[in-house]
Amino acid sequence: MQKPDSDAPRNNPNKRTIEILQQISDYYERMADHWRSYSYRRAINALRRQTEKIVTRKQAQSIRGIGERLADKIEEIVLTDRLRQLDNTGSTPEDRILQEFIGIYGVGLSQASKWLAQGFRSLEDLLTNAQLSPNQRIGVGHYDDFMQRIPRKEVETHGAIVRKAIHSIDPDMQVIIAGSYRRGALDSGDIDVLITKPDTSLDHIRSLMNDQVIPQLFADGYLQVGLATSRQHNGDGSKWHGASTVPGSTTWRRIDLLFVPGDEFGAALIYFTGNDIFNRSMRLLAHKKGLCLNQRGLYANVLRNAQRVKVNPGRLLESRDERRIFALLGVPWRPPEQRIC
Ligand code: DCP
Ligand code: MG
Ligand code: MN
Repeated sequence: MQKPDSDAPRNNPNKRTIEILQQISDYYERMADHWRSYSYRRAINALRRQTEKIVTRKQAQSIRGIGERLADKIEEIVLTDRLRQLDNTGSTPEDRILQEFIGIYGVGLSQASKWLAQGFRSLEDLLTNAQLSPNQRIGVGHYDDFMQRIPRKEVETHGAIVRKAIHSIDPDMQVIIAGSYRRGALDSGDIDVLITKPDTSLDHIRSLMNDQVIPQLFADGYLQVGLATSRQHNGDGSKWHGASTVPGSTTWRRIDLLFVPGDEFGAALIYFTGNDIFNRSMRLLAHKKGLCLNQRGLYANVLRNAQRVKVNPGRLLESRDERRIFALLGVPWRPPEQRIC
């Protein structure tokens, strides 16, 4: 994911503070503490909008998006040009092992901490001595591959290979590279491909992919492995995760295929273009307007019970057209390149 400060004005009076907050946010991201990382990024965004240098706790606290604890940290950064907290992070051997384990595909903080507590100390150690799930074994075995960023040109090659295989079966299918690539990133963490066709059901697209395209791409030597997804994350089987290599390369790349029924194209495209923080803020905005946005569409009149659990899906307002979803939400159109929060 591109860093939120990549487009920060060079002459922002809070540039130094932003840099240090970014380091802390990155640290929490490496530690898989996405929520903390997110709250730092929110503070960074708030600071970027300030035209004056924020010096005191009180000034900081008066800004929306900056709470009491962050305001304290900002004051400390300005006074000392650093944050004490940073000096103690990531420096112990345990921290470094934890970070290495968190870097394994599909492994979060809880699994990584468990391995550390069980005494595992390296990837080699895990491979030979730990009980790994099939996904984990692939993640460890291809650790170095999956760590590498994928150059934009290579992402395009992957897209072309998938598109060609799909079009040889049905030339009317639409194949779109989404994710960070669609946002214009120069390199990506994985390849995200959205596959759809107008007036076509999910069932139809899914069986075409699972029965014909995916087996063919394995036979061609392009796909290397499929990675199991939890039901929780892929209840309707609309996603396929795996790894692939382009001809002439031995580096495995992570690839995600998203199968989308024709009439959900717009909502799915917003979701799969991201970034994740942008999606979260769009969904929050919808929520504030009494609407509900998800990867299937924008809905009104969604009923929730006291536990805030949906009791009816609501009335569909729009799902086909990306631009109309923005318009109905009252958000000025933002091209993918600008969907970085
Ligand atoms: N997504 C989301 N929430 C998540 C994960 C993903 O909304 N928790 C959406 C937005 C992402 C898109 O799915 O942009 C693709 O997810 P990736 O994890 O592949 O992220 P990106 O493609 O944005 O970045 P990268 O270059 O790291 O793959
Ligand atoms: Mg991606
Ligand atoms: Mn992805």
